[in-house]
Amino acid sequence: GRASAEYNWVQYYELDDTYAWLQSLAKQYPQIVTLIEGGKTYQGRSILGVQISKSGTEKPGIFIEAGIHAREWIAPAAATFIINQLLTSEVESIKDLADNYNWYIFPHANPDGYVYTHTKDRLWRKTRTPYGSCYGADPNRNWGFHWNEVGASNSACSDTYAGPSAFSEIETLSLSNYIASLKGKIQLYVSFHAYSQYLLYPYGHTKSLPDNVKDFQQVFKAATAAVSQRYNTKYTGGNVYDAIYPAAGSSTDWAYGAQDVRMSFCYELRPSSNSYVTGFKLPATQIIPTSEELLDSITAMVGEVKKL
Ligand code: ING
Ligand code: ZN
Repeated sequence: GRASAEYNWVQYYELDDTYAWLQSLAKQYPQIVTLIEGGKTYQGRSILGVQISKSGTEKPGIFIEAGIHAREWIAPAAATFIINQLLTSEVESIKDLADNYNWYIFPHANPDGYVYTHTKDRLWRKTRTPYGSCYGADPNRNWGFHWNEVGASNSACSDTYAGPSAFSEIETLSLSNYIASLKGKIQLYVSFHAYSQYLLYPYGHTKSLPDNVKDFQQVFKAATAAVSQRYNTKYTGGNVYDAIYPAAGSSTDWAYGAQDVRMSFCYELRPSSNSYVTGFKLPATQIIPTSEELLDSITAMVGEVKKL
């Protein structure tokens, strides 16, 4: 692995490099950074994350899950960018985020899949659990809330295979157990995906809107306004079912519907769907601007949630 001083946001990293960097942060900031393990993968890897707690652990928690889809490389890169900003930024609004919240950040929710995108198939999406002659369930169709009701496949060869049962994947099972163990501590759950430049909120399994949809709309408005401030990047979106497509069994829905988090969002990061850039292969030169505008948006999101 690379030394932490060399770690940057002008290239995409392999899993081991990012894990070594997370470990170096825990050594460098022992009072602030704690390594957390969201469980194991089918192939025995660790789902490694960091808890960033600058002022005790009583502050409200914000949970960031990235990389659940292996090929969406910008998602883990943006998550590590945010980790670094929370630890090093001199910008007042970012220092406030670090000072006033507990952060739980998992850059790689699907490590086996991510490794596979580096070694065998750049466009792999799912886990790597063997199912007959095919591999993997879609870890964003595998969570135990209205599991497999709509927008998922029963075919193990499909990219949206729901899995044989809810939480059949050790990745979603163990990460969900970790999240459940934080009961009462998480106020906001945010999942990073790519691509299309959408901001999404529940639900994916039904057209029905969450009880506090007014709150979601208010926060959505602030967060999508903020994302365009720096580089004029446009995000659209809304509730998953209407804004993109029906999709049951996502982490976004489970966190909101089955846990006690107040709000749950999913960012579909750059590029836009009609970009000249090939969807999942966002050039590394765009990691920094994508992440900067994302952090602008999350800052606004957190500020708006605070007003509710
Ligand atoms: N899109 C997401 C997917 O899992 C999504 C969209 C987000 C569905 C949140 C449900 C909930 O299909 C990508 N690109 O993965
Ligand atoms: Zn995705």
